[in-house]
Amino acid sequence: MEIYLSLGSNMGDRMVYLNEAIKELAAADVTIVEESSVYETAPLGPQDQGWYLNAVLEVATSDSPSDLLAKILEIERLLGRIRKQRWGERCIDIDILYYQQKIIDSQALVVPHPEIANRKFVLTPMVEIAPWFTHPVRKRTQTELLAMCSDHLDCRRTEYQLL
Ligand code: A4P
Ligand code: MG
Repeated sequence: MEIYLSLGSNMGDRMVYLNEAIKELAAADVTIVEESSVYETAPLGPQDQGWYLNAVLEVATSDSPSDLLAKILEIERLLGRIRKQRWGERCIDIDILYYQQKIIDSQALVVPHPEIANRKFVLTPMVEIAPWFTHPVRKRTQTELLAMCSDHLDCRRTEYQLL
């Protein structure tokens, strides 16, 4: 269906957060069509934070982009509540990378996600599951975007398995 989400976690039991996010998406009728490998990635931005686990998903849903975002924010809130009691802040980030060829630029939602082309931790797993998928604004495939990407932070494939 060509709707792609990214998952990221860098605190607590990172695999548990990625898998809980997947469970909650499925429970919210967002069907997981395909999963990338899980990558362990050096933090982009402030360096006083741990390495991330990152992955991308293709999902199928009848939700509009804004309905899908509402579900994602609710899942982040739900997992965040668990997180706050146990490990502190921000253990899961779920972003809408692409929603087919739609281009959305509202206050609440920007699709394609504006940072995709600058992030190897997004492009590397995207190339795994959808190398041919064309960025609707840049008109380049994921493979082309990765080849052009100037991010040289570490992005290592792991043997961790998503649910
Ligand atoms: N929003 C707008 N567009 C979108 C979209 N396409 N998908 C809005 C999801 N949300 C979108 O989100 C704040 C608001 O963004 C949402 O309410 C929604 O209305 P947030 O997740 O709280 O914050 P943010 O703006 O995404 O800031 P954040 O999370 O600090 O930025 P990033 O860009 O997500 O970066 N390094 C590695 N190696 N791996 C990572 O995954 N992630 C980050 C976070 C930094 N460094 C990283 C990684
Ligand atoms: Mg986010």
